Amino acid sequence: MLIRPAADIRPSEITDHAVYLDRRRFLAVGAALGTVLAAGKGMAATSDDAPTPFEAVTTYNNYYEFGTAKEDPAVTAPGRLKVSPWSVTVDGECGRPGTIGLEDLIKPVTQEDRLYRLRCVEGWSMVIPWQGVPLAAVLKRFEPNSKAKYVEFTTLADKAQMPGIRVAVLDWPYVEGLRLDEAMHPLTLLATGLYGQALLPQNGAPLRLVVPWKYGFKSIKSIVRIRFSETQPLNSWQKANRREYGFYSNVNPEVDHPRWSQASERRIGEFRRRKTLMFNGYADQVAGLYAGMDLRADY
Ligand SMILES: Nc1nc2c(c(=O)[nH]1)N[C@H]1C(S)=C(S)[C@@H](COP(=O)(O)O)O[C@H]1N2
Ligand SMILES: [Mo]
Repeated sequence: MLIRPAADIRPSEITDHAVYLDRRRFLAVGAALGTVLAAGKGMAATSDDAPTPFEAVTTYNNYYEFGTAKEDPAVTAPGRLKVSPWSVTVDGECGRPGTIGLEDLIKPVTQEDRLYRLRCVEGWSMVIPWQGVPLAAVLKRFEPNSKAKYVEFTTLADKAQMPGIRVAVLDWPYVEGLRLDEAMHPLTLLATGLYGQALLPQNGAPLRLVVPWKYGFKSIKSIVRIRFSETQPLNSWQKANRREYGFYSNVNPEVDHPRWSQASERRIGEFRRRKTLMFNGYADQVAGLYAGMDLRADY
């Protein structure tokens, strides 16, 4: 991945983009949401997890299908990515495979608010107020069978909509995977919105994964397929560089990336570096998933 220090992000850069929205309004919404969410149950938020401003969340993005520079997706994706109608194919090791419209996939499950830290493997982080549904509730309806040990997710790959896929940075489509128990974990979210409005294309509209204890690249965007499998999926970044990227990709300050340290991070909007927390600060909830595993070998 291209490394660009988070300090690079300047207000001028943020506000220059086409998706510029009234700054004060969103800062106000952000502050209000942050208070409500942090006070909510089970949010695992700490007092200094102030939500990253809306315009930073929606203009500083990694979505390589729309270009590799942080500012590309906010410029390129809106107006190009057709988010409606949208359907998702669920197949593989399950009793009820099929292709289902987004509405029908999401509607039966109660929407939830989750304020999560997002830690990119490049060494920057954000705090994002998501809306979505627990992935577990969605997956259960397709009745995964006893062979279903993993879940594989695939992003749309359409040259007509995604200029970035003409460049072979990755082997498209973008693919990610989770172990079934990780997919079923209550923190794992299928997000449809952030800051109380529908996801913008650059954030992975209309449906993206959010796995807050793993590096950001596991949180795959614009999902069109979910497949239950018996064998461990080969995710795109692992396929691109097995030495640098593993399957698990849990946030771990003790295991450095071959090209840079993972011990600290810069929160977008701040200048100091913060210490990176084990499992991105969600160890109490998720460490049990990896009991007995060597997290240096399974990075
Ligand atoms: N399909 C797809 N999903 C993706 C990516 C991508 O390039 N393509 N980038 C990942 C990376 S590296 C990160 S850090 C997060 C960024 O999410 P955000 O732009 O909404 O903050 O999306 C992840 N999901
Ligand atoms: Mo990332």
